[in-house]
Amino acid sequence: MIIINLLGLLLIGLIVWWFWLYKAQAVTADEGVISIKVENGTYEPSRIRIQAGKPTTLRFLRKDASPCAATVVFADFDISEELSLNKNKDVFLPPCESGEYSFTCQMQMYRGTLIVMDKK
Ligand SMILES: [Cu+2]
Repeated sequence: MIIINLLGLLLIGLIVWWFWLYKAQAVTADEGVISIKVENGTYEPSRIRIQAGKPTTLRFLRKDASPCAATVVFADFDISEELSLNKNKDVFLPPCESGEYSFTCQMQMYRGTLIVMDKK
């Protein structure tokens, strides 16, 4: 009985971690270039932290053959880029103000978040 309860708790813990805590991980641009893989319906990493007021390059590598993966849209920046399969594609972001911006596929099913932060 205790074992089953423990397993249940573990499972709940895992679910909590997956949905709430896992999201907290974000990748920071060190050299001003971030590589993002488009695979299995996701952007990996999907949360990207960049510095305000600095241009950033996002290097997309599309591994996903789905037509959904073919276009990446940064609506806030008026940027829409085609990604070809298994090829790096650099997307240049202009220096921007702090805030959260999303990037998506054309139908907004694939989603990623840009977190732009002021320098401390
Ligand atoms: Cu889509």
